Amino acid sequence: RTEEDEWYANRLVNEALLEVDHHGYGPVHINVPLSEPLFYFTAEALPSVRRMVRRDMSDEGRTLAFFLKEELPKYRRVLVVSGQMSSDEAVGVAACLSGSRVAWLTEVLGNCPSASEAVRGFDALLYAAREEDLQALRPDLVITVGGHVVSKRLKQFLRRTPSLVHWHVSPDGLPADLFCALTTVVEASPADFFRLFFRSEALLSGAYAQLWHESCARLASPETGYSEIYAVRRVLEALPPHAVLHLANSSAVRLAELCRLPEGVEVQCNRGVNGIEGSVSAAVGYAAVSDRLNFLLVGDLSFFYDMNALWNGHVRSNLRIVVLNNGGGAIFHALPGLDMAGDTRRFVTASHGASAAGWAESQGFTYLRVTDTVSLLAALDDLLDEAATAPVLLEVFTDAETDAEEQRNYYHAIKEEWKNFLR
Ligand SMILES: Cc1ncc(C[n+]2csc(CCOP(=O)(O)OP(=O)(O)O)c2C)c(N)n1
Repeated sequence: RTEEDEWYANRLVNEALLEVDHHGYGPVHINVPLSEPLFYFTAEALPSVRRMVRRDMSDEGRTLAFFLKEELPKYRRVLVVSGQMSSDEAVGVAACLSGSRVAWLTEVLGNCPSASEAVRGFDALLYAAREEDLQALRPDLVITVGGHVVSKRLKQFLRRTPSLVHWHVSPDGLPADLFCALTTVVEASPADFFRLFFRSEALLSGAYAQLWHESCARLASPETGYSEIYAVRRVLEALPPHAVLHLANSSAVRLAELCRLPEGVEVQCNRGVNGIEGSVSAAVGYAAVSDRLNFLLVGDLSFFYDMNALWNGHVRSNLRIVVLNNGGGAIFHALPGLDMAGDTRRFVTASHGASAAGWAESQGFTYLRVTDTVSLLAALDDLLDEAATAPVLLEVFTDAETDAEEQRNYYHAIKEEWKNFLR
């Protein structure tokens, strides 16, 4: 029995109990697997376990307001994390949090309308900072709104924060125990919740929010040589502000997090169980009914998986696809301890020598081939051309080993920056 088993059992039981009276009453069923012998009851006492409760706005928010008034004075270091959400939802959240003393973290998928208000780039900070630096950043209460959070480092950081309390605010009232610390699910829109939150005279420490802002601001984005990370930054930082950016799983969405996107760019991504399938179809479909320029950033396997999506009558010239072709599923190079010698590379990364050129051209795309910094910079004009009469596919060829090395260099430089800051 591991700690993770216990967490999972606790989560399942909490989910079941929360469902008993969720919009009506009904029975729930919990399966408890037992192994033989079945009749020795040796535990002297049952352990204390974490219980999740749900609050809602059913009495015009009076119970929730009371709860906040009672609870919030217990916390000084309150961290709000807004996960994946649409631009419209993000505007609502930003209207609540702008100018407040709350530390507010978000990622590119959070579609934050004004990048300066929220803390961005925290994943790099969590990588670079030493354990003792992280102490001051640990919250005592974390509040999540919205959907998926990409940063694995944030999840680990919060999971390792002792005595953390987590509240999740969502209109559907369903729990999401992301940091293994969820105690309260608030069934409300973020706007309703924050309206009551800021009425409750919480004793927030403004210095805590400032520490997050200042620490992240110390870490500029270091330059790298030609590689996947280089190409992603050049393309994304040059996007027009009215663009829609579709991110495929999995390096595409992770590398995008390292970029400063122009304000106004709307970000779409099929997160959840993070499948590499369907990313081309989703972008093609979205662009077909969009009056904006739509860019898709996609890895080679994800592209070839779904290349059939280009074969339909609705592809328009507002679609721009950037295929990051490093000859296989390169994200696996980043897995520590995976030895890529021998057949492992072939079987794990599905290495190949295919190109999108023939297929893209046969479907009427303008095809651009990029193999170095010079050809990349030259191709950007065509990729970004608003007046283009055909859809564009830009294929960036890189070498997976170099990509992995440049990413290591990038993170090494970030760590050095942090050390210099401490000196
Ligand atoms: C449908 C599906 N199959 C398999 C996986 C496992 N998987 C995760 S990342 C990945 C490789 C993706 O390769 P690519 O699209 O070239 O992107 P890269 O990682 O190289 O950036 C695979 C196969 C998945 N996430 N979804």
